[in-house]
Amino acid sequence: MKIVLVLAAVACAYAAAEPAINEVRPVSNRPGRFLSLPVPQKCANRPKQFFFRGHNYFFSGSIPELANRKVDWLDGRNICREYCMDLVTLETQEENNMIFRLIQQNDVPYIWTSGRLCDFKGCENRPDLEPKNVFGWFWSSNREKIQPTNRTPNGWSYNPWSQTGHKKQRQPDNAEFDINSTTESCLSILNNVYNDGIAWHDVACYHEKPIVCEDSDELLNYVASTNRGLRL
Ligand SMILES: [Ca+2]
Ligand SMILES: [Ca+2]
Repeated sequence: MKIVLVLAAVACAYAAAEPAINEVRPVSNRPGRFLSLPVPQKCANRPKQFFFRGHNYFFSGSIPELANRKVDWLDGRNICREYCMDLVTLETQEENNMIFRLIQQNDVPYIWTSGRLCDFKGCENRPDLEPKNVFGWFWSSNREKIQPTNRTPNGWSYNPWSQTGHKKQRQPDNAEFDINSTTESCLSILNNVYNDGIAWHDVACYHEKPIVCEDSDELLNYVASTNRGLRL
């Protein structure tokens, strides 16, 4: 199932650098941020660290030029997008297990995924997205809906959302909103931050984290069709 939405509406991340929940609401000092376009030469030379079901992936920590970068959610998307990729989407348990293993084996504290809460312009008057914390999540890379957050997804044997967090409640809990009025609109995988193993959490999008990029069919097809002969 696809949700129609405005791509530019993701320009709502904030700039700050604090891995923990902040006491003070972060100030947006980069207004009017937009999605980056793919760069054909970067797409052709994109890092192909591992391959699964037709898609290449890489973890930023394994790529020398990105190894020390931690970025907010939108910058994460844009780094991926220049390579004709996007932040990772986890539609199946098999793919999710692969990324959980990557996090475990590399002892990564957290990463961004392309999961996003549909809480911006274009998401209003959508009864199918209510309540938002259960039905309002989607993968921004391909705009596919994420299954309801309060139950084990169809085809899975576990619920990837953590059963605990800052408020000792199951995720998504929008915990930072109570602290500094910032909505937790982006989907991060945290590695045992709340003594809960590796699990999905809703997190405010301004936090800076390493990323996992996955091939974007949409961007690869676009670059292929506009650059005849380019090997992708
Ligand atoms: Ca995927
Ligand atoms: Ca949370």
